[in-house]
Amino acid sequence: NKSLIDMFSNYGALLQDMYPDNKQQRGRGNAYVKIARLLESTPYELTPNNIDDFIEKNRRGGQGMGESMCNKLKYAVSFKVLPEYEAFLKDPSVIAVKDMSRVHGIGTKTAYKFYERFNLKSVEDLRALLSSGDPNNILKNDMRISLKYLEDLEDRIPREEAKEIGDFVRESVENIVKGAQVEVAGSYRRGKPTCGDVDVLVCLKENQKKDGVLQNIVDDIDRRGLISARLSQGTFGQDNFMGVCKLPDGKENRKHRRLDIKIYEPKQFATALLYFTGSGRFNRSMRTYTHMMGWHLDDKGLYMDRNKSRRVETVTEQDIFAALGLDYVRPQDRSV
Ligand code: DCP
Ligand code: MG
Ligand code: MN
Repeated sequence: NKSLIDMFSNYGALLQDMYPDNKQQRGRGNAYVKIARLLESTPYELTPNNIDDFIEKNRRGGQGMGESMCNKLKYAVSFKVLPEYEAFLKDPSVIAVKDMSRVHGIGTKTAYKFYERFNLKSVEDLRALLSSGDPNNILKNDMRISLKYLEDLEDRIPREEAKEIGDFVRESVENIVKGAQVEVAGSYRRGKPTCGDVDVLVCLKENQKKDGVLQNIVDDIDRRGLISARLSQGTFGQDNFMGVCKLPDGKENRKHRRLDIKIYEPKQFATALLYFTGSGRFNRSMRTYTHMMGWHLDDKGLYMDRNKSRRVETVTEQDIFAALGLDYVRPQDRSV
């Protein structure tokens, strides 16, 4: 039900994010997202023939399946469109939001704020603002960087180049923490022909200290000419680098690429690798499943309880699937 899921979740998220302070709109957004989640956990394809049964079955649960939502779902199953969403996408505010949120660091919420408060309508407007010196400091550092490299960053990375970037990082890691393991995770590891960014995972060896190591790795690849810009540190703080890079080998047509590097201790590596291999949706279903068992799974470990006190030691991804009683799923089969 992928196209249905995409329509409902994209529309829902857009409503939620554009109007975070408007209770009614946010509530509408929630309703669409709820339907999307329900569709995600539906293991068969919805068709005009089975949609009535589906609605009947799920309405008993109550929430989110009001009459008008049911009609929209039925319509979407029959005609493969959500007309309200299509119309919404043509609204000037939504067009502005869509364009400006191409910039890393400008999410839907921020873009809508820019539109409402500063009458900014496009990437072009943002660039004009930047070249006028942005006197009110509207644009944060990451936004400026992303604006500067936007066209490059929107281009997909051929997997061969993602591998080269990974190898480049591996060389520095080898200089700084000998024997540490380096894996390119994300869409690359799932075998995709092109990637949105390069997700590099570094796993230290037993007894190697993590303090300052990532900093040293980044400084080294920077010294060797890979780094174009450093974005502010993400949610993983000291253990996560986010930046822009370009291979300095002078080959023609090299472009600026998004690079993420994360560092983990040996006992966390299996769960970290699983997490950063994704896909996001695959992770979500793994997490839902573990939660149903009363367990907890995140990038740092697997636990037999939700307060993370009974840790399950895992060395490989296979160990995680086995501990959960699941068949192993190969990375290339995780792009669901
Ligand atoms: N991830 C997640 N939830 C998020 C963000 C990330 O589970 N909100 C995990 C799953 C992703 C992985 O981290 O697969 C890497 O994140 P990316 O955003 O780099 O996504 P991908 O590498 O899968 O795709 P892309 O080719 O767009 O980079
Ligand atoms: Mg990625
Ligand atoms: Mn990434």
